[in-house]
This record gives sequence, C-alpha cells and structure tokens, in this order.
Amino acid sequence: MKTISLLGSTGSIGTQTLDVCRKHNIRVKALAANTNVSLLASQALEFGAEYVCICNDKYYKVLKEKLDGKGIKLLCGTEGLCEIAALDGVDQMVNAVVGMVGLLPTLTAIEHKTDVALANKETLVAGGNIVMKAARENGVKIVPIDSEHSAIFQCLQGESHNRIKKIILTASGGPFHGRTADELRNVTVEEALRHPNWSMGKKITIDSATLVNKGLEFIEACHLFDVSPCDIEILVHRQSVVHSAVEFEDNSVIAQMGVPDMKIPIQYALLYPGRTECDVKPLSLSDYGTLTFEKPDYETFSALSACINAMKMGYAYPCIMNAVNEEAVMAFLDGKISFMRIGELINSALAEFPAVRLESYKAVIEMDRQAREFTISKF
Ligand code: MN3
Repeated sequence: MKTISLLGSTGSIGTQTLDVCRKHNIRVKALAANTNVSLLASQALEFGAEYVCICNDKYYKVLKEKLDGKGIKLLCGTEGLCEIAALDGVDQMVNAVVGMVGLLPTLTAIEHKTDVALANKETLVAGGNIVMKAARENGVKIVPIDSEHSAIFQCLQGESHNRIKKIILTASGGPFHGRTADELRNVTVEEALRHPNWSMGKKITIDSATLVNKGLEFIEACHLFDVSPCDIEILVHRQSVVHSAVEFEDNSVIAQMGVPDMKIPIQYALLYPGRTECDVKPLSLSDYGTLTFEKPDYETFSALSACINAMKMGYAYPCIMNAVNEEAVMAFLDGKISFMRIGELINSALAEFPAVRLESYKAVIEMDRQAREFTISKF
C-alpha cells in the first residue's frame, strides 16, 4: 500500500487528491492546510493521519481543541510543513500549497529522498535551479500534477533517449480571450474571477485571466523538462482538451488529451506509472467536433510576455516576476490596482532589478522579499 503526505489538503487540488486516495486505498500519513481548520480536522480523522499541520498559527488552538486526545501529532507554521516533509515512511509528498511557502518543504522532501508530486508553482518558478539540482543529486522523482506538465510528462514516457524538439504548451486563453488592452482597462475582480473551463482558487484564476499562469507554467516546463525557452511554443486552445504536446526530431507530435478535469493528472501523479479507472467523464471528441489552436495575443497580455522575458533573461528574474505578480494580484483582488497594472508592475521590476544568481534557498527568499517590497512601494 502506498503512503503519501499531503500539503495543502483543503484546497482544490488537495481535496481531489484525497478523492483519489479514497478510491485507490492510498494511505495518508500527514496532512497540512493553511486556514481551513474544520475541514483539515475532519480529513485527519477520516484518513487516520498521524501528523497534522496548520500553517497559519492563529488556528493552532482551534486545531488542538478539535483533535486533542486523538493521538495525532499536531504541528504549525513552515516548521510544521518541513517536519512533515522530512517524515520517514512516506513514498511521496504531494505539495499542493499556494505560494512561496511551498519551496522549503519541497527541498526538505528532496533532501530526505522522498519523491514529490508537485502542484506548487513557486517551487520551480522561484527555485527551479536549486530544486532540480537537488532532485538530480538525491535521485528524487518529481512528478508534475498541473494538467499541462502532466500531459508533457505523459508524452515523454518511453522517450528518454529521444531529444525534445519542441514543447507545445496549451492555454485556455482565460476569460478575456479576444479582448483588446483598451477593453481590459476597467475589468472588475468579479469578471476576472469567471474562468470558462476550470474551477480553481482565486490567485490562480486571476493568473489565468492575465495569462501569467501560462507564463509560470512556461518557466516550470523549462526546468522540469530541461528545455530552453526558445523550444516552447504556447498555443491558445479554448476547449482545454489537448493538455499539451511534444514534438520530436522526426516532426512527430505526441499530445495528451482528456476532459478538463484535474482528477486525471492528480491520479496519474499518485499512481504513476500505472493507469486504472478514474472518476471522470470519458472524452468524446465528436461532442467537441472542432478543436482550435491560435497564437496568444502577446501585446494585450503583456504580463505573459513579461514571464517569458524573465525566463529568457535568466538569473533571479523568474523569482522577481513571481513575487511582483503575487503582490500585484493581491492588490488587484483588494481593489487597490487595476487589472492592466499587474503586467506593468512585472515589466518595471524586470527593468529595474540587476542580474543576480540565486544559488541557495536563502538567496531565493531574500530576492523574493526585495521584489515584494519594490512592488508595494509602487501602489
Ligand atoms: Mn495548468
């Protein structure tokens, strides 16, 4: 029986991960969440978790009241996440937390030679170089959960001796596909939160509207599959059926398809390399009839261009971009800045910060802090 630990258990990826565990009898040794203490406590009891961590220590008391006397070790904060990441007897840690807080637990799990199923974007966007180096040195497998990276990963099975010529990274285009920059100037938070194909948390939904989400995925793909930014083409594919594709030297293109449901990539990451039945609708291509593909509008969605530029510039620029975006998205959700300002802020940070190499976790965190400070000073 497989044993996992799960960070971010109450979010959209976390709850669907537990659905997969329920269906396929996967043992859950440890659970962690940020604030949803009621759901976390009930998950802990249902799955018989031995360790439970609440990230936000404000809720530790409530957690204690709910789980006291149940023989569960209770933890809190980033230290708690890292204690879970360092546990023995765990085959795979699922990292589905949102934000930079996910980086250190990933590194900790890798150092303890525990495989990682990765949904936390910041791990690779901000810490890609140090994380991939540590994974290579420790012989740790990182299996992606995000649908696009899972698709690419699936297309590459049995292809390790063949060079990737190009990765085709598909994008839904978000709720503002086809709009001009002028039309986007006054969009509201509510409009930006309406995503056509996927239901997700707020941060990632705004990132999908600005197409920054695709920019983050672009950076992650460079690290995960060891390709240069020039070898990835982004295509807007409104139906979200082709989850991404790989072109090889012979110009053969292999794509992975399925209905847009995160259950498939989550289950693939947990049961890899096995495939067995999954609680999703089968794909009926004739129901769709037509699948469309087009180049993104890089001028209107300047935040996407900024992400790609950050990766091409190298050094700490992807980390800076990520921090600025996170602060800008929060400010947009709070009504402090306009939608188009998100891309402008990222671009101005890329122009102002000097080129610095990030070779340690500490350096990543320090650069992240500086970029956030820079962003807040511009509001
Ligand atoms: Mn995705």
